[in-house]
Amino acid sequence: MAPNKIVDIHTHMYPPSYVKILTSRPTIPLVRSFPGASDPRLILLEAEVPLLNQDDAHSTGHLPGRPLTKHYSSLAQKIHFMDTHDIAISVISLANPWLDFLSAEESTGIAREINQSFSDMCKEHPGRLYFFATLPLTAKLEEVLGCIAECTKLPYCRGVILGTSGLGKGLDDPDLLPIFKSLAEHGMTIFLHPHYGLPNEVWGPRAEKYGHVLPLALGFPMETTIAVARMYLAGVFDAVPALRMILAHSGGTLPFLAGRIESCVLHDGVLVKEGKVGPGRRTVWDVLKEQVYLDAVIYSEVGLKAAVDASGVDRLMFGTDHPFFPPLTSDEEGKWESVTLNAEAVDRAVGKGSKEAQKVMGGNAISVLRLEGE
Ligand code: 5CU
Repeated sequence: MAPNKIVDIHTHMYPPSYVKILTSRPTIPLVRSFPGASDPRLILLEAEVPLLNQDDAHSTGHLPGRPLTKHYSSLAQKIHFMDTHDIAISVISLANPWLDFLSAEESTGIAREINQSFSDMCKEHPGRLYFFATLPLTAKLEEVLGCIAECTKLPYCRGVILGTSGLGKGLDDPDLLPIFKSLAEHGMTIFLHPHYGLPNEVWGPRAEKYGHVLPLALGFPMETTIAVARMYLAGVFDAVPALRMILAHSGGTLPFLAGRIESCVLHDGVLVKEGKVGPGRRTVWDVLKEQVYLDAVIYSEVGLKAAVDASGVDRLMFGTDHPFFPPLTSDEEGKWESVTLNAEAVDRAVGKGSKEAQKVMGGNAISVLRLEGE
């Protein structure tokens, strides 16, 4: 088995050049400074827009988004965070919403620049950092495929981070198949991450009083669940059997809902009539065990046990979601509760000090993502 190292596969950064882009934008995603606030604010989510537009709230210190601290862009801070939490290796990725908002003309150049900056950061700490690259999905198909080919030449690149919008129509879009095929052929794992959540109306008229809880705790996981369910129903996993995806937040709610998805498939008159439910069909459970990996960013052993049951203990990988979810009442330079919650959940779900815990905490990531040497 792989050595006993802690590996963080869910850990983000915004390189300074990306922050510069966000700072120049009038609409989300954006970075804005407010009088009296020590850090600028990073405003990403549709759910944060009502407060962004409410000038009178800002004067009372009720600010939208989250503080853009040095944790988001500083490599030294990432390494400090890793050292503080005994993390040997991190697979870093650009955080949401990646390059989704860029025009076709600008996205390829910016993708190249961002991927190079991740590659350079990894080179500064050989063996400690690897990365998931970012694709210019608003550009022409040839440019996206060209970017994948370029990324395969970056020695620390191990795959790509992908949102759920794909080319604008979701991940069941047939036009994405050449991209999925190319990633699969190059052995590039997709790290699937949510950003868009659910429409604001779902959170009701009092949503502002509940902070970020509903969009992050429920919107994000539902978004991932829906995206993968659509891929499954469209036959993407069968069309690209070598496709491998790590799903953020332990697969959203997929481990819990896979049985219900299966039952709905079996009882769907349209699918049955079209002959899509016959013998030989790969079930959602098969896909979860053969083509999907799950991160362990679910903060409780209940969710983690469901993830182990659904995909198997060899397919779970520890993550922190740094720099999101910093401690609010203790020193950010010290241990983060969001990290210890996830590590304790692993201990409780599979046994502290067990071989299984070693796999989830690092062994699986090392072998699946080939994190030894360049
Ligand atoms: O706090 C948040 O909004 C987020 C986010 O946007 N992305 C992420 O990965 N985690 C938390």
